[in-house]
Amino acid sequence: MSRFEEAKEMYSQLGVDVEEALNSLQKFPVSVHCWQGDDVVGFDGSDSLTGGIQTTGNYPGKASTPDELMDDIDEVLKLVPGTKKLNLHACYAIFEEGEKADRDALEPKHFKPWVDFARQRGLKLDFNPTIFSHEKAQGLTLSSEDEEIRRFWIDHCKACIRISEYFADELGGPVVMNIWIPDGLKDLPASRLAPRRRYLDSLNEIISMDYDKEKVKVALESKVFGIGMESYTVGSGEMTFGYALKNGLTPLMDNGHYHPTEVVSDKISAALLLAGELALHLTRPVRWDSDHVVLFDDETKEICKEIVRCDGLDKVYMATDWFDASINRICAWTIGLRNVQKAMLYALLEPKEMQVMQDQNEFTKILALQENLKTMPFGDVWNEYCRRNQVPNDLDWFAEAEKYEEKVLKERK
Ligand code: RNT
Ligand code: ZN
Repeated sequence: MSRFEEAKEMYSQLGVDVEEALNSLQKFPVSVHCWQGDDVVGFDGSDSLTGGIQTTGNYPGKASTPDELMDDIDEVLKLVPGTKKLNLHACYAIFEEGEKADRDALEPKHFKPWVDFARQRGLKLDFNPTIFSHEKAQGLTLSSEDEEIRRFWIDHCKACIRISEYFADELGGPVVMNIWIPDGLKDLPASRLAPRRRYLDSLNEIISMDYDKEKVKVALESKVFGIGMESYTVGSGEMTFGYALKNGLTPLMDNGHYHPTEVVSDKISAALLLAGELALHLTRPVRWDSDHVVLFDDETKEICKEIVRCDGLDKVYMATDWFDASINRICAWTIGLRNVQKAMLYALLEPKEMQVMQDQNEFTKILALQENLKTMPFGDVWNEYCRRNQVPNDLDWFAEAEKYEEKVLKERK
């Protein structure tokens, strides 16, 4: 018997159907953030990242053209198993020679190369307005007191909804279009209400445009604070979740955007019950919203377990969100994405029986089982998943990434 067959046998003794788990995972899309490849810079002319987020490090080999970024994404796709989507930001618009459009004037045609890229690889797309790294994003944006600035970002979001519809038409939907604003204040506000009221007005105006809600899922991402905006965040948890709930949008939770002992794993069941669906950004907070590479750690597993336990695989839109420039960027992408896949597989291999035990007050048994699960031959099932997806296993992928570094990344200036 192969190691995999043995593992399958052991899991079945716990009532777990390994084949069913592998099939479920295979169908679950994870939306790969394009912005790990170039430190969240994009191609629309900005040269520094603003908005209270930060990429640190200057590991060589950063992608600085669309072709380079596409090559790097291809390499990542080769190293990560499972079904992937590609998550683009508006600042990754690709202009023709001599052409330029400001963010409020972006059009579907500026993303045609991405649609072609995605189509050739069988990927669907997700999208994000880029409401930072821009001269009009030096203070507040969608909550700005300056009507001209607020209008500019409303128009940007509307343009992004049209582009998202185009993605859905070309490649199939739904396209998750996530609005995140960096708006906040460094020091104690005199009015917390006024910016929130303007943010609300802006959102009302954006979603009042005519668009197909089946094709485009407008999501709202919350945050607790940003660098330089430590005292107040306009798009707080209550603000975005409440607005989404009231207006039929999709709440988005980024697990780097909460207080240190507050966990997203505990919020998933409530969000699914109340909103019906939920979008996630998987990241790793280290003391603050530091966007470190996702690990195969307890909270990542717990988030995935909750998705599975809530029967949420077709109700949760999972995306990734980290940016590390201090290590090989392809590896940063790959390690995090493989860990997301691993954590999902781990969650799918939990005995469903356990939920019944809770209602029978069998807490000793649950604790014992949960601990026993940790030393089950999970790695053999994971290796089989990699094999079936024709990607290298844990022992082999790094050598492949090193080759790419030698051959491609080191050649870049
Ligand atoms: C920032 C948010 C947001 C960004 C991306 C680039 O704190 O997490 O999702 O990381 O839009
Ligand atoms: Zn995020």
